[in-house]
Amino acid sequence: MESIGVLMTCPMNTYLEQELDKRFKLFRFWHFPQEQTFLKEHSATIRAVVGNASIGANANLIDALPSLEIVSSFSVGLDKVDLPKCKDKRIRVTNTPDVLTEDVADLAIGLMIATLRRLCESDRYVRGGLWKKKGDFKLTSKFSGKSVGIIGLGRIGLAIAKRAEAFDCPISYYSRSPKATSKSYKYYPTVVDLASNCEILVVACALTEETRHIINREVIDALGAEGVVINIGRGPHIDEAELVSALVEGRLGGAGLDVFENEPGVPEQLFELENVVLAPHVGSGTNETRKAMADLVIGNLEAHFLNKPLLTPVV
Ligand code: 8YV
Repeated sequence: MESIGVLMTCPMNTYLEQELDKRFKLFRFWHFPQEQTFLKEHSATIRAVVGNASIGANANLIDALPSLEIVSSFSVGLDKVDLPKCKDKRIRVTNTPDVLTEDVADLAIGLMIATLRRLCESDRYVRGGLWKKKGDFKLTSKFSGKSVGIIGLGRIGLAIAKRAEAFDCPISYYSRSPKATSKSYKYYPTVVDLASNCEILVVACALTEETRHIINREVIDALGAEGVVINIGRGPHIDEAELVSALVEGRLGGAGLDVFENEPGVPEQLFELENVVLAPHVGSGTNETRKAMADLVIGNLEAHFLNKPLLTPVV
């Protein structure tokens, strides 16, 4: 397989790079600032693309690679891959489901507790010497027992629900249709209904044209001034300008955010707010999980080029 050209779109994981290097002819796209020159020279030899949540395979890249057979994404989310085009051109697509579910769900719960209990602010309080200077830290808001509304009850949504249940949180959810697996969870047919009936609203669905800005001003208003938004999905799930103004104006109680509309750009107004906890898109970012994701990416490529069934096919 050493002669098979594999194009990695951006740096994502050192172990994955090393393992791909051992097995294939790996091209690191970011090493070639003159993209067009690179493509002219090498496009015919590239049979696989490895992308991630930042840079996947858009229509332009797919069209520029006439020998492309498979896109093996180092992510569960495939919003950066042009799936209809891949289908049309019979290009296979794989992702990394399951192996990252626990980490992402853990982070969602972590963001809920950190936001309500002001963990980051209290850490700054101690480090800044304010405990000694000003005395006890202010009182915060309880997490256990708060009602949690989940947008998207797929693998990650369910894992968040299971964890939140252990904190005695009543669970409700929105998805396109009610799920048979979730009898004890209350279903709401609209996101506004869900937001009106929960205290913590979590985004855990895939990003599609239908779910872009699924959290808008109406949803934020329905959640209300005590409500908290948690986003471990994708930045564009939330109308970020509306979120920022609601937080600045006190129309929303808080937010725990792992993802943003223009990563790595984060609206600077959020930096001033103590009721907001910010993370740099690290939902799956543990050593264990990133290695498992890398192994899946490689496993899918090997299966494809050995004419075996793909491990986690999407297209
Ligand atoms: C990654 C992700 O952060 O799986 C996803 O959809 O967003 C992530 O796990 C990313 O692809 C790592 O490079």
